[in-house]
Amino acid sequence: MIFRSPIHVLGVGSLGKLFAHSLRKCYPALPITLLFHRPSLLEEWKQAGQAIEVVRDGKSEKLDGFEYEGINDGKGEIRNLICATKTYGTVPAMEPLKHRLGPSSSILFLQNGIGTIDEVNSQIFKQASLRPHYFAGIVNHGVYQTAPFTCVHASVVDVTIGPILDKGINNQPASPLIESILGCSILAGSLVTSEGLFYIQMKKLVINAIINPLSAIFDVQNGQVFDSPTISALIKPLAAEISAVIQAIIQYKGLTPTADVATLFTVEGLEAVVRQIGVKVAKNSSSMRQDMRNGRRTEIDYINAYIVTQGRSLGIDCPLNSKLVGLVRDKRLLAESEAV
Ligand code: KPL
Repeated sequence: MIFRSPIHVLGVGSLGKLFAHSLRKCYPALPITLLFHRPSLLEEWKQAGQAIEVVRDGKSEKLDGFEYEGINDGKGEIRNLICATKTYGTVPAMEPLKHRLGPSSSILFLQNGIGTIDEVNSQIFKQASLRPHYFAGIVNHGVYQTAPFTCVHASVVDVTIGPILDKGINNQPASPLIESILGCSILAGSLVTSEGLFYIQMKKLVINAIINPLSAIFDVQNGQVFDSPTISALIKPLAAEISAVIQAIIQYKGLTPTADVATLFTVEGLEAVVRQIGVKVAKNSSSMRQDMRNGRRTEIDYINAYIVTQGRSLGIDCPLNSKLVGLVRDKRLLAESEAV
């Protein structure tokens, strides 16, 4: 039997639950600890019978045997951490765990948007030599939550994982965390280089930067972003700003994309990708629209605001992206004041 190193899961939203459940199913003896960052989670966990339920193809499967602790309560080193919190919740959730994480730890970030790792570095692990090894995963599985510890694995797809280029080191040492995830057939993981990961992250960023704010501001399903002449007229000018920023980042990082990758990041390439994905997710409500409708904070700061900030530091103006950031923030403020 292969010895597998214990895994902690921070953030038990739909992705955290899917990963914990899949790993438990693939490795029944693997110690998996759920880290609760809200006191109410403990109560919900008890009500759920201390088990995670996943519904797939209409069949429900409840798995138990997880360990759990509040983020302020645990002790001991954390070797392997899956971080599936919302982008803006990452630093506050990780702060109480920082003394348990170090250079022999690996963290896999599973998040929409980009920029969290810069915040973790500047606010938590300031000294580069003491940082854990960072990986990020782009999850293509479709999963949504129906109760605090129940989720539906609606589309079984895959996850792409790659090391984050940090400390100037490109080749991370093999990580037991990543090996366990790659060996778990349900998650269907594949490993790419940090450069490959960066391109995939940028592609996802473009999709989220166009579909999410437009669907949230106009309060429409994803498909309407492409079907409505008024909304779809904004796709090309947005793609133009984002293409300029991504190309500048590629140049700044000294990357050498293949011809196919370079074509993907042209205005026409980005427009085509967004439209292609738009057809697949036409019937969905974007995560930003759902956040807005449920009065939750959106991830705009890690999507369009990230593009605006990166653009600014590279001398590229992004007025349309800036406008969308302002509109999403204003709409949320309005919803908050109406709720008072
Ligand atoms: O990732 C998404 C999101 O909503 O965050 C898309 C692809 C837009 C699907 O809804």
